[in-house]
Amino acid sequence: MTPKQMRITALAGGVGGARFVRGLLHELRAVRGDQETEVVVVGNTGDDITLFGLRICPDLDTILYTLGGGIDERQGWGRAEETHAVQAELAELGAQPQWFGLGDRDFATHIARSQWLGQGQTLSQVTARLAERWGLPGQGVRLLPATDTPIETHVVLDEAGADGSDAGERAVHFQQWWVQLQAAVPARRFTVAGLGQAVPAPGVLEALRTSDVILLPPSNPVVSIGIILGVPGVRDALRGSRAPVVGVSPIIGGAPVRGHADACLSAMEVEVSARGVAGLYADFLDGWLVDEADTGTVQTPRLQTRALDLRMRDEAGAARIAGAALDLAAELSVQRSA
Ligand code: FO1
Repeated sequence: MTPKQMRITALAGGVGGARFVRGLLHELRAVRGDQETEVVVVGNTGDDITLFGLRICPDLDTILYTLGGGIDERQGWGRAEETHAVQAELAELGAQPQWFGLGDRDFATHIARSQWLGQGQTLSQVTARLAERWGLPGQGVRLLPATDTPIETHVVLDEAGADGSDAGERAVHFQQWWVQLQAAVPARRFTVAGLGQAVPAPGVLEALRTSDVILLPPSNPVVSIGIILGVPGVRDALRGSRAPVVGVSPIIGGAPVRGHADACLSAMEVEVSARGVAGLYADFLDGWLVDEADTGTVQTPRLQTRALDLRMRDEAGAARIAGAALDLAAELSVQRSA
């Protein structure tokens, strides 16, 4: 009787999520010699944007490029060895916008995805084809969009009148806030167009129901993990899962490791801390990794916390953190079966 194949599901956003999953695979395959366990990654699609007539899925692409070895390591997004001839010509043509950096190799991904979507393929089918190109099946990894329903996160900002009076509010696409505005303009709130009608992509609920471990990487809890949790059915599946759910705090000592999670949490009036983020996941979280700087700050009944260095300086660091998450999940499983 071959031992039942283990399955791990991770809900991932962009850079932090992708680096964590790369570390998880290193820990499983290289450190623990486990070539069997399947890793399912449920990717955030709220960042998706249509530019120049092309559908761009930043978080899915960041996971594909990072796991496939094509990522620009310094930026954490986009392709390595990129050129920007197309973007330069678009600028000559006066095509807008120019604030979102798109390289030539990256454009090929968006052209292929847009062609296949235009032929009626679902985002899941398109993502599976892109995953083939990046060798994910050979690593025992399945990348699923959170939903095939087009959704987009928009950010509601204060609209100051010319004389500084409160002229109401306006909404911009998440990418415009994140990239062009550098999240420097305070967000009043986030809205996700299409989320109410969104359906989990094929395999997402099944993965959550059948996994032995569910992991929440240190992705942005509001605009990455939060969006995945907002897809109808996903949060209930996490609440009802028999698998331990273990998360990694994206906040160390009151500040995000990268990105603008602090601006996102403040918009939600959530404390920018490991404790604040744990509170957002309180209805389904079983285990929580916090940085040593935050030891003892999370005193939530039923929630088991462990403190360690949460800086993912390199793949080995990410593997160490992923290993700690797996170890905590194993402890929780033993407690459950006891
Ligand atoms: N982030 C930036 O800060 N500036 C950019 O010009 C930019 C372009 C870009 C293009 C493709 C892509 O997949 C990601 C890109 N990102 C850029 C990152 C992106 O905004 C974030 O990865 C996520 O949307 C938030 O996690």
